[in-house]
Amino acid sequence: MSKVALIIVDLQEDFCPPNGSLAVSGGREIVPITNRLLASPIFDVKVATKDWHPADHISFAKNHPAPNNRPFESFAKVVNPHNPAESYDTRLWPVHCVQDTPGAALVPELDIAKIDRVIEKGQDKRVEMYSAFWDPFVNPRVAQSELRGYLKENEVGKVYVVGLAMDYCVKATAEDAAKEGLTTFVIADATRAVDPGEGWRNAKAEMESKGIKFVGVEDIQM
Ligand code: VGL
Ligand code: ZN
Repeated sequence: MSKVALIIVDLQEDFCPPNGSLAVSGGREIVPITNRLLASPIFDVKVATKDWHPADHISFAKNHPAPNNRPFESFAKVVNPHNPAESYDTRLWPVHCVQDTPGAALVPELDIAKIDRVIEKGQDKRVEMYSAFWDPFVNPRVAQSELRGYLKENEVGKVYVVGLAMDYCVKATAEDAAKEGLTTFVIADATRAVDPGEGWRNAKAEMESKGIKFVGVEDIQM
């Protein structure tokens, strides 16, 4: 299990200015660095993930009744459809990354030809799925992607995570990678947060407490 993977999280139009419905400030700025990483021989496997929601997804504020339907501000309770004892509150968002819409496309400046595999996530309308591995329920899980199987097949033991958004899908994906026993790095300058400043600092501290290491792109021998 010694191979190294680059995981590019949700570098999609809807998460990027100027037109994304859930644009992360500076999101498009990480594309040149990401393309440099994609060109590097140090990664044996290069994966991109896509947030890939049905139009009736639970994370869209507009799918909830007023007054708890304000994007960015409202939260909804998500109950495990297989186990009503398990639930969590989830932040609601503008409609974003609806399957087969232009907003769900990977940004066209990305060197897509160098990506070995694209993994879609967030298709189950009943649950939020920030992580590219699984939904947050554990008893039992409701949804999972093909990421874990793909990394195992390719004998990956170490992952570098980049992309959007640092405080949501990058964080959840890196945390699940670490939980799966993978040595996990986040390349700080190749990610941006929904809530920069405090959101970034809190997310970084939480990830570091789970054994995830932050590096700069200059730390990587390309
Ligand atoms: C994300 C909010 C909602 C992300 C996805 O990719 O970080 N954030 N869906
Ligand atoms: Zn989403």
